[in-house]
Amino acid sequence: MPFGEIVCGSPGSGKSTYCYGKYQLFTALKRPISVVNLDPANDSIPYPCAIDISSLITLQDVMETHGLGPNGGMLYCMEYLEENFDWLEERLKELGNDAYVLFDLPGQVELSTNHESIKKIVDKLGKAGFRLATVHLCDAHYITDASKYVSMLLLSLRAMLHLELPHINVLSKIDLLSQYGELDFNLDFYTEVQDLTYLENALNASLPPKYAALNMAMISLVEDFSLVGFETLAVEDKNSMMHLTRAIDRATGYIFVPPADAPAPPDTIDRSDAAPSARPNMFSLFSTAAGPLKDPGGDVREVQERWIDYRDIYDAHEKKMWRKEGEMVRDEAANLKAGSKVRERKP
Ligand SMILES: Nc1nc2c(ncn2[C@@H]2O[C@H](COP(=O)(O)OP(=O)(O)OP(=O)(O)O)[C@@H](O)[C@H]2O)c(=O)[nH]1
Ligand SMILES: [Mg+2]
Repeated sequence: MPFGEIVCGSPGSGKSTYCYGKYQLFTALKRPISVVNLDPANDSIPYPCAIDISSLITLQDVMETHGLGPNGGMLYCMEYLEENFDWLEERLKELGNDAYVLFDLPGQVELSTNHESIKKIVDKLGKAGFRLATVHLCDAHYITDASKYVSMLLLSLRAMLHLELPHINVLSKIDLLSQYGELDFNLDFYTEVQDLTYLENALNASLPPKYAALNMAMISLVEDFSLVGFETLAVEDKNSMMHLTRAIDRATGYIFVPPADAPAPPDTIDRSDAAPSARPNMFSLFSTAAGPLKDPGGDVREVQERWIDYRDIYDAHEKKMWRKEGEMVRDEAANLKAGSKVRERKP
């Protein structure tokens, strides 16, 4: 049964970068992965693309042929893809039954909140046997402003209700958050979305009274649904990517059994001496739904410490560790070379 992710979010929230990061991580873990570009305006795709909508239709062609602007043209492209779903289905079938597919969507938010085409495509993918989750990326810098945070909550809720899939909201680019000054609350306040009435003071301070009241009404709407919460993501950080991967695996029910020669997932106990037949089970336990007991990058307080409170100290420590690792690899290579020269000299 093929699995996959519908990667959506506002323009520039990091969708394509996330797809590329996940491609690199999964390739290293020997997990299957294919990335499908569904953005007809994406002319510099960072990842190796298994299927590219540009071979069906491009935004440029639509704009020229139909005299549409970029936004109307984008909606046309999505409707065209919906009409020609068999084009996509045929190519997806070629990826096989065990495929894990990321669908990189365009950034127009109405595609995942109001417009029907993506919703219908998602439904058709479900009927074709895909087990999907939506991964909705939201730029973390919106949490630095109370009213922007409220609109982000509404957008996330809207996407959840519209696409009707298991849904993971993600605060992306969390590594940049420390640049935007102090947060009004700890990070867990924004990710757990528990008691939003605390935002009242911040909203009153920054908005005219009637808009503050409107924002409070929207907050109570979000709270009534009690659906929205966020994971965090720094795409270049392995722990952050692994934690998000586990959350998505839990949402889709994906269980990965790695090949016997796959490297152990980070932070698992090294059991390379175990019998080969024992390894896949052991690995799959640690790389999927259950995950390791201690999930590095999983606790939002650790994310706050790593990326907001002590980012410089952590960065300096990581740099030191990388340098050490580089020196070890270099020394090992030099020792190997020296050893082979000695062997060559022996009669
Ligand atoms: N620091 C940091 N930068 C990121 C991260 N993710 C993405 N970026 C940067 O954000 C910018 C936009 O990323 P894209 O991946 O193109 O965003 P997108 O959502 O695909 O954009 P559209 O397709 O135009 O909607 C790029 O400059 C990325 O390098 C992250 O986790 N950390
Ligand atoms: Mg993109």
